Amino acid sequence: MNAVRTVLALGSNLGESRSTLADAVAALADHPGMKLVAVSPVARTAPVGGPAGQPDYLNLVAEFETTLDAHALLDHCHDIENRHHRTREVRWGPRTLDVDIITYGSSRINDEVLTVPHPRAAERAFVLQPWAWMDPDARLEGVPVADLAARAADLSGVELFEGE
Ligand code: PH2
Ligand code: MG
Ligand code: MG
Repeated sequence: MNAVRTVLALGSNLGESRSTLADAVAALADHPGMKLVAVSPVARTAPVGGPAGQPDYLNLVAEFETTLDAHALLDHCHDIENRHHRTREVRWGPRTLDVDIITYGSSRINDEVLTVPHPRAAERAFVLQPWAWMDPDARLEGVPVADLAARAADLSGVELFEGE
């Protein structure tokens, strides 16, 4: 089967977020159908939506080449989330790990379990800014990701995470 380029977005705002993200990228790549192409720098980001007072997130994006079909890739993402004890309680609430499929080649998918490209990616600086840092020429549905990032309402809440 032909390999497809896919961009995944990872976020965490509970527990040891920095090491959770690093472990998750490694675990995503540790699959015969997955090859890591690039990882973005880590961003510290103000929470968008969800309950008031939740902690800041760490976010990154990673690009893979995959031979998994999109639904098998989604299962793989959920498997990695579950290994980090992700529980699904409050929508947009705090979480140890969230792994979202942003793009899967140039596919458009819209079914009960999966919408690709991710329906909110084009307006979320916590996805777009790390993506533009990783790949300044990246485009989402033909539009430069860096331009989308510059216009996103949450851009002021996104900064490079230098570690602490
Ligand atoms: N994820 C959400 C909702 N809000 N805000 C930030 N800063 N980072 C996230 O990853 C995030 C969010 C739903 O998945
Ligand atoms: Mg998400
Ligand atoms: Mg998710």
